[in-house]
Amino acid sequence: RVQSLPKGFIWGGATAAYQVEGATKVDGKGKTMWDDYLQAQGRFSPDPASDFYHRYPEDIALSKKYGLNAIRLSIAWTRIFPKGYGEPVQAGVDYYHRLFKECLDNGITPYVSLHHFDSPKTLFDDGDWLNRKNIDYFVDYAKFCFDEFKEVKNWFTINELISLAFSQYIQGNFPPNHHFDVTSAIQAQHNELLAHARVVNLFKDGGYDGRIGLIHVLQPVYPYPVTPENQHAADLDDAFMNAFLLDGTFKGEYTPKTMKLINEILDANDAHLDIQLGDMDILKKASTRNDFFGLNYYQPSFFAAYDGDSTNTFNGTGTKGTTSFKFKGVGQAVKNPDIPTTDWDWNIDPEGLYDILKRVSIEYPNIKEIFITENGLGMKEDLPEGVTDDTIIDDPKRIDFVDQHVAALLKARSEGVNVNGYFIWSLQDQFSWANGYNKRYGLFFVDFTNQKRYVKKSALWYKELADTMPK
Ligand code: BGP
Repeated sequence: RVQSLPKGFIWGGATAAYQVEGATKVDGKGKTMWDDYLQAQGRFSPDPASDFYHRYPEDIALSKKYGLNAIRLSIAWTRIFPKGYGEPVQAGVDYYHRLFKECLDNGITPYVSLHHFDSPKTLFDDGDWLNRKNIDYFVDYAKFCFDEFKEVKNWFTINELISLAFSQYIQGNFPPNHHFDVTSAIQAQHNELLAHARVVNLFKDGGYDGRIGLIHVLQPVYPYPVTPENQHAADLDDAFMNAFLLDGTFKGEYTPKTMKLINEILDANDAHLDIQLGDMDILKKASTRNDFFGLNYYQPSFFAAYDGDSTNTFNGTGTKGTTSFKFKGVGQAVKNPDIPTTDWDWNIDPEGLYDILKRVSIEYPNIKEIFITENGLGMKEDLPEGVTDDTIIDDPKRIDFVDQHVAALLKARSEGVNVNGYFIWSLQDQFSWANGYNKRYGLFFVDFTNQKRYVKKSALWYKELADTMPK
């Protein structure tokens, strides 16, 4: 390893409330869109997850010990407002105060998202982001949090707007499990942007002390092989997955180039987008007010032209080669034989991170500062025979993955991209929405049978790199 971290670099680990906390039925917490769905599906339970609700001091102590200076957390909307609105639950409020205090007392800065895939069940049943009333409730909840949690100085509104829209309405692996419901997917994107923008405007108009932004997962789309037709398919997919949201966030308008591509997709699918009077003014106003941009990066996709109907299969088990994706009027995902993949068919390509960092910094000058808010490798991992408390789990593939991606980040930075932080997904092993417990990402191994934590070699490596940072 030749790299070292710059002074003041944010070097963190990421979590999300529903994926780590467990304790889904305690202290008055309301149901999210996942509880009944997961129970009916019967594959895996969100309890106890990593039991972070009770064990957060242990995980924060580990974070400190292994050189982290920041942590991504999310507030579970339903711990505070069980139905998404109404009277706040004091036990939920108290929990987050305790959690933030524990972070701050240990020199770990909390970066807090208001929404990470866990819409309240009551609002979900009423249309979730497709219902504009949901936006009002989200704004109220955000205001409550800004007024209450003054100790938090770094906020993200929504995590991965596209993953909700895409997984709920296109890919069908998040409730309500629609497939290729293009109208809902594009409308959800627009409405989520609106929710984000309203909260940013509220934060800035209210003069709150701190910084605010949002998180997009970006998936650069490359034609494969390179032909004009495949390039067009890649452009269409890029507009749907990346450009529409980036434009809406950082330009406050959907550019003619993006809209031409989006309209081509909508036409091919008899779909439509409803933009109401005043919406674009709200987006415009917020577009220069984001203090930072959280960029999640896992993989690029490779696209080819495709003529037929939409169809897809989702690899939710880690059985290599079981993913397929063909989107009418867009294109089909193809395998690039030069790019290695994980058991979940995710492409491993650090170049993609470099490319996307360069692109956003050039195309979106309103972006002031970037953090990589998620990046990491999901793998099946087991405890070795004869494990003891001091056993260190060997995960060379993860070290290699993170090393290469941090190198790509530092290269982009050396060329002027203002990227000042990296949060590994994930801090500790967690519950994965559509994959359960066998897809592990953590720096710390969690034995889900007894909640014991074990250090992985990647954590030692993380600490080594942290120590290169000038004091
Ligand atoms: C991101 C989410 C995370 C996390 C991660 C890994 O999309 O923000 O919540 O789950 O991806 O995804 P998965 O768990 O599907 O492997």
